[in-house]
Amino acid sequence: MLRLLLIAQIVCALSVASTTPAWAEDGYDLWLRYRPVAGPLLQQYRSKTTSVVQQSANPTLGVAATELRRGIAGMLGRPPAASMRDGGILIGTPRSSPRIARLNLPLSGVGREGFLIRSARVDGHPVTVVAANSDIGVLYGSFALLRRIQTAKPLTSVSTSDAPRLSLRMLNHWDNLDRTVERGYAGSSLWNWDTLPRIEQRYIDYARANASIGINATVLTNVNANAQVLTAPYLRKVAALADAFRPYGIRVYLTARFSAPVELGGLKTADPEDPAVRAWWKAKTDEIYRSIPDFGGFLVKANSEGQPGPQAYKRTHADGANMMADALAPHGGVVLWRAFVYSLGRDQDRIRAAYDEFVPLDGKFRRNVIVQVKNGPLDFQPREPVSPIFGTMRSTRVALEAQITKEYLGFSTHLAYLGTMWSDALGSRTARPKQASQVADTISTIAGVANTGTDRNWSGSDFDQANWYAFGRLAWNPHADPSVIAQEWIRMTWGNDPRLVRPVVAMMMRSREAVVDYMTPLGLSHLMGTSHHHGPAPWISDLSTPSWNSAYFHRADANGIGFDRTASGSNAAAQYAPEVARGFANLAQVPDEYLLWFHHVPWTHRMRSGRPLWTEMVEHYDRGVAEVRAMNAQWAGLRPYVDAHRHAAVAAKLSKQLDEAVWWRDASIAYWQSINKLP
Ligand code: BDP
Repeated sequence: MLRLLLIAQIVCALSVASTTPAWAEDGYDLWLRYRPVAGPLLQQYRSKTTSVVQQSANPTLGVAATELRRGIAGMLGRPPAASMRDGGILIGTPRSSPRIARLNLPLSGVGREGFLIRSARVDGHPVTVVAANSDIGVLYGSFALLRRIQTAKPLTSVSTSDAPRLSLRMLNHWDNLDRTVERGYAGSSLWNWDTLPRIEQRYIDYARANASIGINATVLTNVNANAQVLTAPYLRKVAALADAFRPYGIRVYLTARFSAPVELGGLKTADPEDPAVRAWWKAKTDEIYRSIPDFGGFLVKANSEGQPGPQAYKRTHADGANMMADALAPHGGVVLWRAFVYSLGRDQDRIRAAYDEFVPLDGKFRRNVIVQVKNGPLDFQPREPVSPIFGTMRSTRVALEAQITKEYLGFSTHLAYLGTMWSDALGSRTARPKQASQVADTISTIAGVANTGTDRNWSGSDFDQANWYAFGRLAWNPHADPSVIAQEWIRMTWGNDPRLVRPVVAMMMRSREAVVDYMTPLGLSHLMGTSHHHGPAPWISDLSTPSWNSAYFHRADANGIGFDRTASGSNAAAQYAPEVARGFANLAQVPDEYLLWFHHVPWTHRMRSGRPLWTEMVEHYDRGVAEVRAMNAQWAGLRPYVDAHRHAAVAAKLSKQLDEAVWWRDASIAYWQSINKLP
């Protein structure tokens, strides 16, 4: 009797599993939770996933099949068989699977990394086929199929295909060899250099998460580089990571310190035109490829914020990049050369610097050089117009660099969904005429500064996982709708209950604007605390590098505020294509959100709303705070639909965010008032 009662209790507990998990949710599983599915689709899913069949021993197909089995077992409570049953899943390429070859699927349109998912009949069985031209395409398709189940979409009459729009979709880890992470807010570096080459489960789970969103490249080390990573003992460890990531389609890259020939090679110079220096890089590159045959290449920060570079030898960025490119070219590797530079004249507008220095070099870079440009011309601010370099360097391959880790947006404390921000940048108009008029159409590569670390939930906060996810999904399709991405992520990460999904999408979609409102409204920028970049400090004006001062950017005085970047000022607006430039430089046309970015205006300036600027500024600060207060209330109301652990963790962060939003508002308004003396 007692046993019966116990069984009844267990059954009861399982049947409510979709809302009250029987296990602790600690965020480790990210969006690959694979928790039991309930509801009307359960029977259909079960009948269509009785088996997972792959006809090849290839490692990538192996991990695809394993992932499908794991997902199906978790979600549907029953592991699928490995041989064809009624209603199974068949995965592979025409080359690896004679059954798929016989289907003659229209695979030509999906390219090297795309896939096709189709309901079909194979040997008399109704099956769902995941097919691609390459093994990695099959893995991407397998994750897409799992996503269908995770987001409660039917598995009947499926006919869908997808392919990535950008060929290189990379994470940049700003991880140091001592395991600190520059601008990391999620614990220590994932890479345990002491225990590598031993492979930890976490590395595999990292690769699974990335493959599930299509990321195919990872730079392991900080752009402020340490040459030691290029030494043999470290390269052995790097090779082990490359081996672990390979089945998931992820190639490993390293940052290359420009002065490495001096530091490691004992040379007197790192001059890119010096034959001994060129020979050193060639030999070093050959050495890397001997242990990592698919090594991706180097990411380089040169002549920027104290990093060594070719200008020390009176050479250009192109000279430096091309030297490394020549060493990598025989192996098919690339150089990602960053355009984050601002060491020109003292009086120069900092945001002009990258364009002024790089655009004249257009056409001078080798084909295997990609110039990597931050999304905005300044530095990962809560809001910036897009960099004018996009669409301008038409003879150069250009990458967009985004920052997933929230250096300037409240670290991992503040809830800010960045899908909206990147989507705005990717959809911005550029100098290119006609069809290719959006940033997304001018880039070949997208790089995101990672927000991962050893914290159990990977990203420091549960909601920051959404930014990793959204980055990958936008890298796959830069034209994707960020609200659709948010919805997918919520369903996979939190659950499919519409009472949860709808309000959380709305909250996420407004969240970044709230940060802009309480930190840097109406085109203000770079007002954060010196060096750590957390909290308000618009009063900073005593740092020796002019453009590290807040006052340099806001230029507030008794009469007005804002940076004049029109022809009467720095004329940075003229770096954009004429029709875009006109919209920014003309006070009557400039969007409110960029007003103080491009114009210095009186505090009494009449806004579109008819109100004076000062009144409207205060309103923005208030609105930002009100939004965070609303997020707190909304989240509190979602308690019935979220597991207790994660609900409490998010609630604690939101409450701290409210304190900090109030701090930002009050400190900012008090400071502006000390200058403008307005009520
Ligand atoms: C700045 C960061 C600094 C980075 C630099 C970069 O504060 O830590 O090294 O960007 O991108 O925003 O190189």
